[in-house]
Amino acid sequence: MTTTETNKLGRLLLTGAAGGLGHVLRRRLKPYVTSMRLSDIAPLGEATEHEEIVRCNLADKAAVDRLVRGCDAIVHMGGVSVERPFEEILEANIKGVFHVYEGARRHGVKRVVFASSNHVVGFHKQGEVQDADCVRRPDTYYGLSKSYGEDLSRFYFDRYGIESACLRIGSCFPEPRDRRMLVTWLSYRDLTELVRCCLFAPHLGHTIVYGVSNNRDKWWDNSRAAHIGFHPQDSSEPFRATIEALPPVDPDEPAAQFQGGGFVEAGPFEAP
Ligand code: NAI
Ligand code: 15L
Repeated sequence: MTTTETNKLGRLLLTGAAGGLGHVLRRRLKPYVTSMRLSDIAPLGEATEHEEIVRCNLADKAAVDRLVRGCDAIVHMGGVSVERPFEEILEANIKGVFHVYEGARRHGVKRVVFASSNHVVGFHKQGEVQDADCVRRPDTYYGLSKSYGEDLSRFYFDRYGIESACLRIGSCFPEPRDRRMLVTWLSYRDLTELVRCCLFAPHLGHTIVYGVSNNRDKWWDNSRAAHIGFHPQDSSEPFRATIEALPPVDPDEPAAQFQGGGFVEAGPFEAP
């Protein structure tokens, strides 16, 4: 990984830069990088100082290869972020993550932060605690695509030495929206710190880390990622009273039983 004397990263590629989290990271990662190459399939507005904008479809291998060339590290946020028909997930997420890692291999990028998701483990029961080594139980085609990304990144580490962090992000929004998110919420401040830790950890290797704030109740244990030094500062507690005033959820609903919440009931998209 290239760093300057001021201990900033060189040129960071941020995919999914037009999305919810991309928008946040575009602004908040700026102090840590010399420049940022921002990419998305959607419009990204005007480039400001030390920014470069490249519209790119992650499903287009040649375009992603050009996108990665000249970058020092990658934060890969781009892709379909909810459950969709398999063909859409295949193009944006499965082919997309392969193209990003192939670009990294071809152009010598040695570190990638990959936005995985809690939906890799969505069919574990709420209330149970899982660490990075737990059995994966994806709850959707979407979760499966993230599980594939985790395996792919492991392969690129073992085979080519490209270090990766796979962020099993919980629910990253300005505020938690429901009871489940009191457990799964990740604040924007903690997201930024998590990504920063992954970019600057002296030894990242291949790390799986849950992206979750310091909430009262916990389904995820990050002890296996202690080496990256991520210590979340925020908690969902200030939102508890408002959320608990909402109508209760039927405890027999799958969405109330499994960690993936409503995702475990998404689809199918085709009639039998
Ligand atoms: P988002 O849907 O707001 O942003 C994703 C971006 O990827 C969008 O701007 C979209 O245009 C872009 N994109 C989609 N298909 C593309 C393609 N074929 N080529 C290029 N760009 C494409 O999602 P959000 O919330 O910002 O999430 C960012 C990442 O973090 C996603 O990978 C998502 O799966 C993951 N994540 C987010 C969580 C959250 O709570 N926000 C939780 C768990 C994971
Ligand atoms: C995700 O992976 C999604 O991208 C996001 O939209 C949320 O729904 C989040 O998980 C969640 O589980 O709350």
